[in-house]
Parts: sequence; structure tokens; C-alpha cells
Amino acid sequence: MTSAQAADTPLRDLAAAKGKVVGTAVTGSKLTGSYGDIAGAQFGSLTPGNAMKWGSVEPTQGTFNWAEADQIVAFAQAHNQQVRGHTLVWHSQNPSWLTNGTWTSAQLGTLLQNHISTEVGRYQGRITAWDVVNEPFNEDGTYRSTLWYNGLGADYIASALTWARAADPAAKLYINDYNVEGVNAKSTALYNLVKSLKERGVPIDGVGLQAHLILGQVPSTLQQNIQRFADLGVDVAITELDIRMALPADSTKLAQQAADYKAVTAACVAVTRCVNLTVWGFTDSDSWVDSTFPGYGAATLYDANYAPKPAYYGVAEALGGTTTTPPPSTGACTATYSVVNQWNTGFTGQVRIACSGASLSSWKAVWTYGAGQQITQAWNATCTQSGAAVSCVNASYNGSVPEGGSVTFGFNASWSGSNPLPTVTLG
Ligand code: 9MR
Repeated sequence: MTSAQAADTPLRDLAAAKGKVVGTAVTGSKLTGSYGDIAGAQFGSLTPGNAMKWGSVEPTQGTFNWAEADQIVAFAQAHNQQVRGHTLVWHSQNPSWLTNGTWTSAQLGTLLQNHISTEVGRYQGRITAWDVVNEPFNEDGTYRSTLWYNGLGADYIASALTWARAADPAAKLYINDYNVEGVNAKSTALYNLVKSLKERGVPIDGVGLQAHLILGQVPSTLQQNIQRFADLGVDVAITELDIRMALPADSTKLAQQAADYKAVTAACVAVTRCVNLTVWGFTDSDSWVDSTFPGYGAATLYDANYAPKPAYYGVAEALGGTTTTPPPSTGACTATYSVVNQWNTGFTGQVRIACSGASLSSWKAVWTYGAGQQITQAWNATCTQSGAAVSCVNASYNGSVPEGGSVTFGFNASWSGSNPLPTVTLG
């Protein structure tokens, strides 16, 4: 456990005090050690990131693998957490036997009905909400051309919701999509769909706004959009929140990310029917972002070493938490001075800058000599000395120090009498 975690009120408790649930997507095999500790302590709901998708649970037709889904549900029960089931009807991550098959419309309907009945039925009473239908729309608000839309028509959505209700009457039933966080053509199509489903009496309880966002781009209409769905008489959940940035992360970007996470959380807090805010993974070591968007990452609340980032405190503050002040992100980068070689009038020194739980995009190392030492030459940094004060800045090629990484520069200097080690600070 990090000290910040130990000292602060967990997010799940802060959220509960606001009548909200804060959750995370998880991978079952990782639910031990620090990952398991944080997942259990900080979050009030879990969403299996992949374990409940059709391709995971029925890789071969008629042969089921519930192991990871069962494990996550058991973990959630042991930690008094809700489970958001994800997802029953999608165009992606389906088993190849399904996507490669040739099916009549009637066969396709039967396959889908059986899938929903089997999966929802298996977890009946243990799933708070199901993402029944995932990502049904194109960006322009037309229906996405999928196995389901092409085979069954637009009413595959109503059918799926109806079958899910039959299999677990207590579970809240959602339609979930991305790029529907602000008011736009896609979210308006979703709005119109939900309105018409309600009018027809089709069971629909909520909409999921995935919220895979980019740094500095929280839609200004987020709260207004949440409110318009709430006004239709459905719940709203932020279901897959992450906020990616161009790497490397630096303190400016991490501060912007904290503000963005805070803004999203605040928008949910402001609307009574926004019931759940779920992050799509909570550590930068376990996010889909890095592999999907090369050059982007650092999208989650905790760094790769499970230290809470400024973003964590942004969420906590929006939930009313009075947290300990987040450490400045350079606080986790340290500089170490050493003398690597010394002779009668001179010596070779080096400074190693190492980052853990933070990163740098540029650096300046400063120190004061106590015994008249004088730098004569430096490499891998540009050093200037004025009296006893030395200041070394990065070269053009080594300003970036990633999380868990280090940079070393060296120098020659003269000395006489004694050569005490100075203390280096990063400025
Ligand atoms: O997090 C999931 C990742 O592990 C998978 O590789 C990916 C495959 O599409 O799906 C990720 O989760 C997605 C979610 O199910 C639906 N919305 C988008 C998410 C990110 O791709």
C-alpha cells in the first residue's frame, strides 16, 4: 500500500457519501498483490474488461469458459462490490465460430437469445447492471453495420433488452457507446433510440457513456448531455473512463489530466441519475490505451508502480474528499551525485537522475560545492558554474526521463584539500 492510499478515504467511500458508485474494469488474473488490494479497497464496482465477452465465454460453440468471469464476480462479492456485466451484444470480440458462420436471420436470433439467456441467467442476481448492447452507432448517428444489425435489423437492440430482462429482472439494462459524452450527432441518435424504446415499453434502464477521452478534451456539454438522458427517465453511467496523453507524461500534463478527471467526476456528481463512474483500468501498467494509440498513454489514476497520480486526487476532490496534497510529480524523481574517479588534482563525477512514479520531459540539476571544486568539462549535460553554484541542464537528446527510468551525466572537475559530496536538487 502506498502512504497516500493508507491516509486518504477510499474513492468508493467518498462516492458512497455522494450516492454514487465508483468502479474499475479489471482483469481476473491480476486480482492479487497491489492490484488486488487497490481494486478491492478503492472501488465499489468491478467491470470485467474482457471476461464476459462472447468470445471469452464461448470460444467454441457449446463449450463455455466462465472461469475468469466467475473469479471476478466472486472477488466482487468478497469485497462487497457491485458488478457491471460487459457486454452481451457487440460487433467485436465475438467467437470466430459465430462471425465465420453463415446464419439465417432466424438462426442468428436464436443464437443471440440463447447467449443472453445463458450468460445473464448464470449470473442472475449478482450483476447490478448489464451493458446489453455495446457500440451500436456510427459517428454520424446511423446504425453501425454489424452481424446483428445486418442479420436482424435495428430491432436486435429491443430484442436483446427484452431477453436480458427475462433472464434477470433485477439487473439494470444499458446501452453503452463511445464518443457520446457530449451533445453530438451520435449521442443524439442514442438519445432518440432510448426515447423510442421507452415509448414502446422496451426495458431500458440506463445509458453508458464510455468516456475514452484525450487530455484537455472533456466535452463542455458533458453534464448537459448526462442531464438530457436522465430527463428521459434512465440512469447514466460513465462506464470506461480514461484520459490519454502524448507520452512522455510531465507535471503539466498530469495536472491537466487531474483537472479533466475532476471535471468528468463533477459532471456525474451534479446529476442525481448519474449512478456510476467506472474507470477502464486503474493503473498505467494495465491500460488498453498504450497498445492501441502508439505514443499515447499514462491514461489512468495510478502510475505503473501503483502510486496514485494527480488524476486520482482530481477524482477524490470532485467526490468531496479532502485528500492529502498530491506530491509534485518531480518529487518522485531524484538526483544522486557520486565521485567515480579521483586523482591528486582532479576527479570525475556523475549525477544520476532516476524517476519512480513520475517522469520528466526536461531537467536541471543544481548543487553548491563546499570546498572550492571547479567543473572543467561536462558530458550529457550543459553545466555552468558561478562561484560555488553549479547548474546542469539536459542535453537536447536526454531531457526525457520516463517513469521507472534514469539518465546519467558526467563531468570532470578540480579539487584541492578535500572533496566533500554536495547535495543535488532538481529544479
Ligand atoms: O479493454 C479491452 C481490451 O483489453 C481489449 O483488447 C479490447 C478489444 O477491443 O477491448 C477493450 O475494451 C473495450 C470495451 O470492451 C468496449 N469499449 C472500448 C474498450 C477499449 O477498446
